[in-house]
Amino acid sequence: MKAHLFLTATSLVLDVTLAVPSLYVDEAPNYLRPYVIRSYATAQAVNVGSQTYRFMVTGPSSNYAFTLLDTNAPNSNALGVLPHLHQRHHENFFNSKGRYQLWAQKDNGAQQTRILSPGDFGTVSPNTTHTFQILDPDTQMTGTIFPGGFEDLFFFLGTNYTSSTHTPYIPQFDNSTSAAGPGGDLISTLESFDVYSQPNFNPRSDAINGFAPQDSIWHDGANDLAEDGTPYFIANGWGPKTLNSQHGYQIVAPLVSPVQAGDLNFTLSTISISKLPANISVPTWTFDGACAFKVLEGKLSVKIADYPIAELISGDVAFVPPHTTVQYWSEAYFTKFLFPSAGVNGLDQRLVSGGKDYDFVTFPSTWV
Ligand code: KMP
Ligand code: CU
Repeated sequence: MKAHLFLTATSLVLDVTLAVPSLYVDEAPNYLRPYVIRSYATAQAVNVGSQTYRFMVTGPSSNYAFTLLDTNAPNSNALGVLPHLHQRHHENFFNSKGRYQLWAQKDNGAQQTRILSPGDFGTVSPNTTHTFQILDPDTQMTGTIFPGGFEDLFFFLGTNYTSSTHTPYIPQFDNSTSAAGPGGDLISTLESFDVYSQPNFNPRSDAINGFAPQDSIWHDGANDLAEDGTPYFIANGWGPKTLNSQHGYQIVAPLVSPVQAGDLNFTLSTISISKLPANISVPTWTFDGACAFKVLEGKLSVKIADYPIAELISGDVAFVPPHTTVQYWSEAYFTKFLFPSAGVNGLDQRLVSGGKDYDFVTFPSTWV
């Protein structure tokens, strides 16, 4: 940040450069601090086959609270990665655009699969075998992985992505052969990265209308958050919701609650918010755990600590360290963001506590 001081009386011009870093960064910092990273920033991005992985929050940037990444890739007729599980990491798959299919199976439970459309979600807790396939040309998987640090795997496997155009992924004529990640020999050497190959897993190919088994509820009824540790999926708008009316309208849709996170102690939600009403002042929050705001729709204004107000648009991320003041509001009439949070008393939990069960994805048509 530069401050210019003009002393016209003496014709003296001082140019003082203060040692305050900008809130905006081109890559996730290697230490804990507040920051904003724009969508499609290209530093700390790698290609694995035809997939581009970008890391907006990393182990070092969050003090190992979580990793937040986007995977941009074209459709492929191969799996995006061979079946595997993680012993220590809980992986959460949100669809930001396009379509991809996710398969997941815990122990001897049923093997589940879903085709995810934008706004759909699937969660894979530790020791759950999983794999995915990218189905549409313009697809973006948004991953939140607890705890942080899993990105080291991708730095090991990938080649550094560079592009002066910041294109979401590098177009290639033949995506089908290069889509997959490591082959069977390589993936079985990745246990130091918490990747355990599961070569006996056969992804089921009997999905009809985007899901299997056929007794599942998918885009035709309410989805619950499983409480028995099995993988589950929440179609966009079909999960539980809470309306909080304390500071304008906010609809919290929990994707992972404290029960599902267990010992990993985190929550994940989407929050949809109205434009700030004229008579309401924006509360100042502080949380014990790190959290991030990733804009899905609309525009979010965020004020962190003493930094200037940041205006976030689609795909942008604001990272907030623990014990750091933050205010947020929307000047757009409808804004939605994804909210990963370390600990079990973050923003989403507090809004749920101060709200009431609600059956709709839109807020009421009059102020209460
Ligand atoms: C090899 C792997 C993994 C992988 C890609 C590989 C892996 C893994 C993921 C992943 C992708 C998107 C997410 C979260 C995780 O991709 O283990 O949002 O979990 O080439 O071993
Ligand atoms: Cu995985």
